[in-house]
Amino acid sequence: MKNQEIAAIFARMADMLAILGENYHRIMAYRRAAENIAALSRPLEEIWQAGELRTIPGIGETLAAKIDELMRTGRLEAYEKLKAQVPAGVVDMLLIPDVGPKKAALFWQTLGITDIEALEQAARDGRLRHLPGMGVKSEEKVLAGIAALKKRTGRTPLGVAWSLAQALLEALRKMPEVVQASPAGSLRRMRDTIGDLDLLVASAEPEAVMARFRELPQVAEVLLSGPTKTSIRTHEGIQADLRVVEPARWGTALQYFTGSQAHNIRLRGLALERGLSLSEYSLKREDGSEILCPTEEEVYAALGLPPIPPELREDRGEIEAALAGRLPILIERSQVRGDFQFHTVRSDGRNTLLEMARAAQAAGLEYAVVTDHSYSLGITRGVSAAALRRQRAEIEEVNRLMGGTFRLLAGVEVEMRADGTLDLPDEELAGLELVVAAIHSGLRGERERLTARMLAAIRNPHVDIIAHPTGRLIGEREEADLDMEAIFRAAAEHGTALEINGYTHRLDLNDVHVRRAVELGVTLVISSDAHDVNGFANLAWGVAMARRGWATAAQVLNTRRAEEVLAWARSRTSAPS
Ligand code: DGT
Ligand code: CA
Ligand code: CA
Ligand code: ZN
Repeated sequence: MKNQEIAAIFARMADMLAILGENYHRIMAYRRAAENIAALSRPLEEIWQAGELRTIPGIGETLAAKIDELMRTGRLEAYEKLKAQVPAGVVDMLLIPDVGPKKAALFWQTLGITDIEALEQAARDGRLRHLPGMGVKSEEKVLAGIAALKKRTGRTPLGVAWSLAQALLEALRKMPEVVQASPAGSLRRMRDTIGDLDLLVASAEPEAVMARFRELPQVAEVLLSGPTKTSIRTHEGIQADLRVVEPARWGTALQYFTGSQAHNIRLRGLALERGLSLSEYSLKREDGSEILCPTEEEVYAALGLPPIPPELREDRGEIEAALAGRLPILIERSQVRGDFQFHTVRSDGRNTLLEMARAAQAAGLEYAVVTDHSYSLGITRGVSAAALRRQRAEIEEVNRLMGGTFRLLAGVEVEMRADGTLDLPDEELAGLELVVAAIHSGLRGERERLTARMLAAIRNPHVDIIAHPTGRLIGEREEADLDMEAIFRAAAEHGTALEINGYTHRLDLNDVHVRRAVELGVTLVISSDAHDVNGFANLAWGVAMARRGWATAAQVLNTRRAEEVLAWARSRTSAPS
């Protein structure tokens, strides 16, 4: 079992114990264990196999035994008992702002409310205000909280959804009845946010697959289950739809359930023009006979099209491009040689330079730019000019230790101040190999001033890259109000690169912005924005945004070697601006 799965189970148990009004120390023990396991940089399974569970902070004899039980059996008796006691919907109530375990227990035990929908109804009916400790005001708060929750939990960032889906797919692939399994829907198209997970399986024994799927440890609740489709909710509150199809119909099914709906509608139109009707089951000729497509390529070929990468399937011109033989050759993760933003313990990262260098190399990279935050950034510990100079020596030392097989480049993530200046002097910036500039505060400011602040940095010859240009945080903060067209044009004119930040909650630039930047000839970089050794996985989400924005390898700096990147940066600094 994966670290995150076990952490989720312990966190859930803590919630259930709190609802049952159990001993505070017991609740905290589970909560601390969940946090410490989630923060581990090694697979818990490895630690378990080595018999070293007790070395994890917060894991004593009792919890070690529980982890052992989960690892051996995939189940935990204590968890099953709690699940039988506390309805899943009652635990979900804790997601509502202002509803804690005491209130959730109150609603459940006095009014028999076992899910959020029933709670919303009860609040609307004015039935909560009469409960002990409640009133009209707190009843309104519950309604407002539910509304906020519905808005907030609507969509999940790609990186979060992807890990959950991979765990489910791995479990499915292990089932003897499963021939193949694939993500579908927005997940396979790698949209920046995912509504629900769609999973597709080819099997001749759908009912057996469904039965095993319902029993997976990730499943918190089965929403519906039939012979071809099962929907479940995971402990993280994310819905997953599993569909099982005959292997002979895999191609049409995968095509259909990958979508998007708009892309599918266009394809059906193309099929009709060719006297065919396209469905999830097959292509049908006018005489009713079926053409079965075991692969997706066969579906596209039957319509006279080359295969279209899932990331492009949004009806944004990909069908026209395919018909004209002009689909772009999209950048691939395997072409990424370097990373352009990561943090260490010197600012808000969790690992040292050496640890990060080794992790970057393990992620297949040849180089990575060190970009700890500059000093003035209020929200985190930053590096001063003096500390930056000291870090330079450290970088050289790590490069020596890496023996020439991997290279750290000296950079910084420098803050653009409100007045348009940067918070490190030009002499300091000139001494670095690469300079990344970013805005972290005042993002709600007025459009004109904020845009001017960005343009000033883009024009500064010392600035090579603008990080996470729109400042959005998925589910938390909308994009800043910026004149993106002016920013793209200025970046293209001055040769300043714009970042596609792959950090799970950023994905900034997003696909639509990347597409416009590509059209205008802006140079792009993909960054992991890693804050620990696991963070380099974020590059995949950045690559996804690049692909969805039709970017080719030539437009993305990461595909170049370290020396080429340095030459690019030097040519920019010396060019007149
Ligand atoms: P999401 O879940 O909101 O992130 O977006 P999708 O694209 O995953 O949408 P979802 O889960 O409702 O459906 C998965 C795929 O199934 C969708 O991309 C295309 C296909 N599909 C679902 N409903 C329809 C429909 O009514 N018409 C057509 N043509 N395709 C559909
Ligand atoms: Ca979906
Ligand atoms: Ca779905
Ligand atoms: Zn940043």
